[in-house]
Amino acid sequence: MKKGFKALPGEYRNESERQGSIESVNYPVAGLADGASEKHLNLYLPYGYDQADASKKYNVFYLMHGGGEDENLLFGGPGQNRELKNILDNMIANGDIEPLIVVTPTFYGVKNNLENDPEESHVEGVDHPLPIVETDYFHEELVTDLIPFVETAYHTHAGDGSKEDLIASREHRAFGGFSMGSVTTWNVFVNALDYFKYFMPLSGDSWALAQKAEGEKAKETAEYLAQVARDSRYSPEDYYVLGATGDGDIAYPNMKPQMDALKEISDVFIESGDVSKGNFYFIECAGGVHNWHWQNQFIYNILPDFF
Ligand code: FER
Repeated sequence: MKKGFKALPGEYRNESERQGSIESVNYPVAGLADGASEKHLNLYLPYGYDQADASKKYNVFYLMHGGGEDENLLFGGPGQNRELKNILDNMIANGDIEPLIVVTPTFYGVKNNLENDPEESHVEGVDHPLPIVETDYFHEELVTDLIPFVETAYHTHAGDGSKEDLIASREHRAFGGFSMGSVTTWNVFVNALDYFKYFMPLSGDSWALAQKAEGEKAKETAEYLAQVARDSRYSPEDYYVLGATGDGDIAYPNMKPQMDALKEISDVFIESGDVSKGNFYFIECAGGVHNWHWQNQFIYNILPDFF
């Protein structure tokens, strides 16, 4: 059964009576290529979040922007009520989802120096073209710097932020993104399945084998992604890949054949619009195009199926 698209109720774009808050945070990152010692992100704390109450712990959704965008696009900063913030406030107020923390970092400003270190390949066992995009490296910072910082600064399930505690709490963690953020999401699936149970690729294919959007490598890429899952310690009920795009989206011709190929590999990706029966679906939204007006609605559709 395919997962259908549900348009966002218009009132979800209005400010809610129960508003969460946005925090603007600098966090330390070791070994940045530009010599900086910190990066910047925004995060959403839900209505009712109380830093003084450590007894309530929250799931965390990491959400990545697209190419040319940055970490301020979605939430702006403290005091702002941009569209996604209002949608989250309303979804939580209406009981569509449990209160959660949403983190919007950036893949720009990487650890590796792309200029001076162009030949390093990050995909083991693959005859890999040169890494040419920042998104290739983000997962490393994510796991070693970003998650431990965020999830010990706020009330999450991540314990002391050690690798063991992060792995033990993977069911409380999701990663999604739009366009190059979706490319990042697939990288996180390949490189950090130990840390995440839920994945939300939006309007972007996996560049694991191609280093560019390339619908022709769909079958090989799907087989590669499936093998990552098979080689892991996890079974299909331990990971969920719930994606979406519009049929008018520029990424549709790249993403559609990959998603079609993935659902053929049914020992790994079990397609169902009902997440109690499968771990994979792909919403194809009639008329959707490559912008956040549509991606925010995909988030509205998919987030209730996480956690
Ligand atoms: C895609 C994945 C990512 C895609 C485009 C992108 C056209 C990103 C492009 C950019 O940010 O320039 O499948 O299809």
